[in-house]
Amino acid sequence: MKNKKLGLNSRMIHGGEFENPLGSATVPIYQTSTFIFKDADHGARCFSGEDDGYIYTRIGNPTIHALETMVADLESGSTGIATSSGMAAVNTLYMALLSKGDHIVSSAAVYGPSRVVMEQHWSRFGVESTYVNTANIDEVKAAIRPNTKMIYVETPANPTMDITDLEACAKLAHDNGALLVVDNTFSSPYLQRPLELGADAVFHSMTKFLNGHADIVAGMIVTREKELGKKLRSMMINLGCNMDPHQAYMVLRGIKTLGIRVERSQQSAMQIARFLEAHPKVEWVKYPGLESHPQHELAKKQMHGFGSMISFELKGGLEAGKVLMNNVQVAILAVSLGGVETLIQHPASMTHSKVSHDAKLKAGITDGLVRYSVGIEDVEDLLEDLKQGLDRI
Ligand code: LCS
Repeated sequence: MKNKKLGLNSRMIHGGEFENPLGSATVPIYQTSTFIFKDADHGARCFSGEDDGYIYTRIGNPTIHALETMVADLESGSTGIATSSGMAAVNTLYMALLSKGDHIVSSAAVYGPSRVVMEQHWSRFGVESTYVNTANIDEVKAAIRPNTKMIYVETPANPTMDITDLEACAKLAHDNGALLVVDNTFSSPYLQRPLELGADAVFHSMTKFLNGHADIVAGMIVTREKELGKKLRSMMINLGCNMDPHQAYMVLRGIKTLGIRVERSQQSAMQIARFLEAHPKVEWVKYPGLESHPQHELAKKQMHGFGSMISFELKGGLEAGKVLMNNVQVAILAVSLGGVETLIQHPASMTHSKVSHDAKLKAGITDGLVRYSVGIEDVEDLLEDLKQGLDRI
């Protein structure tokens, strides 16, 4: 790729492949559903693959292609496949890579619907699943069966912030004829690049850090190998969970500031995590940058920064957490994460409410756990906001 030698920040500004006959400084929005063939033979050649001309936006579109090549490059992968949402990426992966009788070993702590759709829906088609604490590699090893085709890891995990050793999981997957799929939403390629650690496919809810402005929903899969990319693209096209060109433009625009947004928010997150850890009303805090995080050393090795997601529990449990959530004035009480605005939410009753109570507890998603996504506001305002909220308990 032409920008491969540039640093990550430069590639986020100048990356993304697109034909540019008019010299546009940014990637134009090709807001079209279909593309005109030069003649009937050209149309036939586009369909047969002899000509790589555009056909129809569900199959491919120049604005979307620019975003796919951009994120594939940032993730050190070969192929990017844009999807309508993060969940569309999850289901494209499940449908393309798992068949009746196959088995998946997954992190127990994952975004609620990623687990619910497997346990309640893919199970109807004969896909078997085991959910374990992937932060403990022995649990992953013990869960592998002869029919295991995929190890699925979210690290840091939503919302427990557990960190899984990706190199160890990749080795385990490959030794057992399975693929390693990683949900990299919490880190973004700025902080973690699982394909460099041996993963086969990585995906994002780009609704979060990559877009970064809480104004669209989008997803992206990136593969290490082209062949796997072809298989996943074909499934995405057949499922019809493609991205829209306008969505692609919005994410391209968001990515330009990914580096400075992540740097700023993780700097604030470190201060906030330390403030919470020292506060007498706080029972525990999980933030990968704290020495008290059980996988702090692994986070230092595997990630290029600790990110801006924090989970914590107050001494008064859920009731105390509710008082805090109802009284913050700068942070917004809302789900989602990874945007410029600070968000606070309660996973047990919100993002993970459809996961069974028992499964939640086993995964470490306690009733009192509060999740906090640090934005780019002045950190003094965020600290003051938390302080006054905690004072009300
Ligand atoms: N993976 C992770 C780690 C997520 O956090 C989410 C959404 C998804 C996948 C699904 O992506 P979507 O389809 O929403 O683009 N996480 C959310 C959350 O924690 N709060 O609201 C949505």
